[in-house]
Amino acid sequence: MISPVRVYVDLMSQPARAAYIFCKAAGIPHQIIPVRIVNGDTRTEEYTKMNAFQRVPVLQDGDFALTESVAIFRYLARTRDISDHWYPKDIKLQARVDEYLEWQHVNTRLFCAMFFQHKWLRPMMFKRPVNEKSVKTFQEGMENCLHEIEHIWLNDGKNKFICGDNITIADLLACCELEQPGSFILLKIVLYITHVKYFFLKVWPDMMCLQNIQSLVSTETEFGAPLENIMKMHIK
Ligand SMILES: N[C@@H](CCC(=O)N[C@@H](CS)C(=O)NCC(=O)O)C(=O)O
Repeated sequence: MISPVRVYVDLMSQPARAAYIFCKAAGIPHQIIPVRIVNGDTRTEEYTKMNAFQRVPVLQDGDFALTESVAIFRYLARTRDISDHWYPKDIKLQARVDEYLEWQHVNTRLFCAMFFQHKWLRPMMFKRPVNEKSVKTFQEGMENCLHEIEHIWLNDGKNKFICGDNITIADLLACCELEQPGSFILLKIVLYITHVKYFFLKVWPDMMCLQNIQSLVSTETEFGAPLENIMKMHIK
């Protein structure tokens, strides 16, 4: 029997959340090791031996440690017995998933994360005023990216999921990245962002399967507060 993999995650991290949800949703035997970036858990000598970049997530399979969420997804899909739809073996279907996995690094990942960081996380952590110029740049990039997800990847609603009719690891990564700035809207704190609002009001509810998967995170208590609660604690 294959032993459970160990997955080091901080639920504040989008790729770590995606790795965590994937293990749960795909039924991969796993053990979650909670890590708190803010407490310096990723900077210890022991952690740095697993991940020289000192980031989450990390996968530990026996004595093999692997970093980078996309590499982790592919490794698990190739070594574990999971439903084919997550990362299809069919070369063309798999290439379609890879197409999004390549695209997202400098689109969904970059702009949603940077918008969230510049609008909220960095000013809160470093007690500095918001740099409105950076926020504007990342917000524009994020809105453009959401527009492309809506019109190109989801083909104006004709595709049920990012890569077609079935849920794949592309959807997990996309949802976790989009959830980060989206949580502003859930909290009704900030802004009116047309495309994020569109996504959450129109597209997201259609992705019922994804919503069920999301609830794995929001009902989870083993890590303490999920993202929204963590944010609420920090917002005056
Ligand atoms: N490309 C990496 C990104 C990992 C990453 O940026 N993780 C962040 C959290 S979202 C992190 O661990 N940051 C720790 C730090 O900056 O000290 C992946 O997909 O796994």
